[in-house]
Amino acid sequence: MTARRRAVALRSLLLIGLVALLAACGGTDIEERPLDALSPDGPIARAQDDLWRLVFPIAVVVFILVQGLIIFAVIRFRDRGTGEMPKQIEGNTRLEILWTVIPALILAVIAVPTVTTIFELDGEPPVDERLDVTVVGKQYWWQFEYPDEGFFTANEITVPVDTPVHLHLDGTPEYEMPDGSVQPDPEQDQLVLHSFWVPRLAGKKQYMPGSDRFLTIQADEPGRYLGNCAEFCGLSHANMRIRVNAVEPDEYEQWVAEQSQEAESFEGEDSAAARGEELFGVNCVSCHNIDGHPDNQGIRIGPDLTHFNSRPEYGGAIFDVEDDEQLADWIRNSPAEKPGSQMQPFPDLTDDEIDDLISYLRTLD
Ligand code: HEC
Ligand SMILES: [Cu+2]
Repeated sequence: MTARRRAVALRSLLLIGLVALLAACGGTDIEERPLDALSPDGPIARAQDDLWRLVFPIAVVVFILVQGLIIFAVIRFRDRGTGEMPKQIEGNTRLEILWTVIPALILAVIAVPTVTTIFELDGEPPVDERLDVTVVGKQYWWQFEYPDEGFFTANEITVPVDTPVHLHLDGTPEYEMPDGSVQPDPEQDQLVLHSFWVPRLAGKKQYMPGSDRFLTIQADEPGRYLGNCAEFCGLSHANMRIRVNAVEPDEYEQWVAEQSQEAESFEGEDSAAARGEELFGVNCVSCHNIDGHPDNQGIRIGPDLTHFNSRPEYGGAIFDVEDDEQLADWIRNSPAEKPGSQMQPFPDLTDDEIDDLISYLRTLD
């Protein structure tokens, strides 16, 4: 390496370090907790992890014992070229009893805590102590509804710490229209299998079209718990992420109050946001709900955007919400940004119109 090359390499290294440092500083104050099935951060995940901690060492001992005996037998009793038949032990009653009873005992020991935990986790937390959230797995994003509070979010839920969150994985979704009538979700017959997985809070649970399934998650401490769809569901299976923001109860109440508010309307004003709002009424209300938009139709084929700008990520939580350029690309041609996206491209919108739409989306806090 020449001195110059070395200087360049050193400079790049310093730059990488600086960028990493800045990235670490730039994050929100809520701690991000990446996917990790071995670090339970709540009572449900811990109950499941305790089982694993019991079963895994037993499995390791059995594995080493069995493999050890096989290696021992292969070496000790190998064919030494004498042509002699080794001693046969077929039908040895003592051995047969031994290798039936030992595994049966091991399984019995494992079965007791396993079955107890299964029943424990199957129980529903009491209605007045839990938070209910209805989950619908779409292609390829998660719709979350807070039925008691009456609002929707996408890919991301905020929950209070130390509170059981009772998730209803709803395979026959329907929702209330602005006129009060209840309609089946227009996408009901296109639903496919998914699996809800936020490993630090609970094990996986299948989302099954046509049936109801339930899963409780609970977090001990504030944090942003990451998750993902864990059942191959199509083109953007890997772009179907989940975020669970666990916050202190007062912060949760404040969040609920904010999410319950309608979006501001700019009707009649002469501004970019007003033009964006109008464009939204022409192009987007056929799929997106925005409470407070003058032309809102209450349709939720795509994510509810009433508080779009309050979520740090969008599109299955893979894109940074603050990136204007990325958002423009998304509106122009979302399937080109996220394979299999069910949002139609808008090749006829001009750059100015897209800027106006983004100005409007930015007001949706
Ligand atoms: C045919 C229905 C449809 C129309 C029309 C439509 N969208 Fe979408 N939109 C979707 C779907 C479905 C998604 C979710 C895509 C995904 O994440 O895979 C989406 C996602 C989005 C998102 C990301 C939301 C999030 O939180 O992930 C934004 C922003 C958005 N659309 C804006 C618009 C705008 C602006 C228009 C009008 C120019 C529009 N959409 C028109 C169906 C539609
Ligand atoms: Cu999926």
